Amino acid sequence: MILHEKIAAQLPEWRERFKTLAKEHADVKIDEVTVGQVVGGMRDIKALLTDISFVDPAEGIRFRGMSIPEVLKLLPRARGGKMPLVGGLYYLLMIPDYVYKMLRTMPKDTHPMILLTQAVMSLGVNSIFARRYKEGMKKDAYWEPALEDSVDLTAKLPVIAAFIYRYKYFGEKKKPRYNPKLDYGANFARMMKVSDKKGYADLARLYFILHSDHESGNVSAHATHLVGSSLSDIYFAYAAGLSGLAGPLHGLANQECLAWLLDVHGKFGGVPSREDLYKFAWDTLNSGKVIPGYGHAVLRVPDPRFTAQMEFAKERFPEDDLVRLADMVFDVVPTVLREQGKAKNPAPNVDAISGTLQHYYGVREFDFYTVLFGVGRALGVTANYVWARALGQPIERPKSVTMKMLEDAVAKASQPA
Ligand code: CMX
Repeated sequence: MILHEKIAAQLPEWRERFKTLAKEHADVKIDEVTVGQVVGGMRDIKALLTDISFVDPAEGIRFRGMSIPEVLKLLPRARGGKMPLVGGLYYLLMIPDYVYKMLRTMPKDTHPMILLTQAVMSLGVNSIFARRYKEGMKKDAYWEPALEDSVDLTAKLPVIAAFIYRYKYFGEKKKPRYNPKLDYGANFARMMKVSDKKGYADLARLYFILHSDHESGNVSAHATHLVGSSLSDIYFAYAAGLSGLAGPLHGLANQECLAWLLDVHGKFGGVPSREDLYKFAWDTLNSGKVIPGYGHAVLRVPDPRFTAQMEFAKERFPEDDLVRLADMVFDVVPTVLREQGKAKNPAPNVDAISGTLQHYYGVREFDFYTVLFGVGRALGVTANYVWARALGQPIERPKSVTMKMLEDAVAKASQPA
């Protein structure tokens, strides 16, 4: 397998660098931790290692050093498509029947994220990593079955997601059929039964690439990494990541953002005037709510993932009402947030537009959007999982402090020198 050989070829050098850092430079400080960071969700503490992606506050995500425009330009393309292939999937294993049976026995109103997480957990029965670990495997070899499991899982996800979509919202019990001649995005569009006349396959490619990774500190990536660090297999680890993604402050935000746009659209019977939108945005803030799709914990500029999706929409369906509205929101809301003066970043994030694109193609079952995010996120978290095993990263175990310890530290710091 090409992927396997490529990693094997690079591994000695990466392991050497990791070992040198761990053994020879362990005392070098890269960050100071403040009381604010300890009580404030560990924000900005540099304590995770990943070479797969890095979020520059002033520029946005870079995948292996490449910005979003570079990734979209340089990756190979599907024939007839403008967006790059999601790639990395060299074979597809059969999904065992019991997975579909299990999903079909769930109550009809089960949230699609519960269905997805359950399907992933049930696939873990066949984990090669877990079997090989039980048989006795050297630490150096962990990454190989980790990679096999990861490719297997990633290949199955669009099939499972499409099944959940067609089953939950349209009552179709048949298993979707994957066409090995088509790429990941085209297969997904086909299995979802969304017409590709206007380029849904290309949107799927763009969407999965943009949602794949955002360095390691976000909830889904970190949860996957943390659970994987205990040498749980990728099915357990990614299911933990999905559980984090299901939260409203993380993967659910895209549906809230679309709901806000539809609210505006409904209230004004179409795209409002700039003045009406300005007032509506202030009304949202004055009622104590946030404006979804704006702000970010790390970024301090418009998210390049937002920009890439906005360009996609403007190129293909600039006249769509919601696209025009999202564009006007981009013009008005940063001003409103700046005037309010609270948000550190008044610019749009990835969620400000992603739901609008799905809505255009007719995928309007909002609670399914996090499943789409989950399929894309698998590409990043599984890659991180494989590299963490390949580098022999240890079990994660941060130290906690008591409130009294923090108060003592504050008292000591405020004493005159
Ligand atoms: N609307 C209104 N107020 C906002 C805001 C927004 N879009 N973004 C930030 N603020 C407020 C915060 O609520 C906070 O207020 P308090 O001081 O009253 O608590 C203040 O500005 C400072 O927040 P911050 O440091 O700028 O932002 P955080 O790092 O704490 O939070 C985020 C980041 C994304 C949760 C926040 O900007 C937000 O709630 N945005 C709207 C929801 C959203 O779009 N979420 C999707 C995130 C996408 C992703 O994670 O990739």
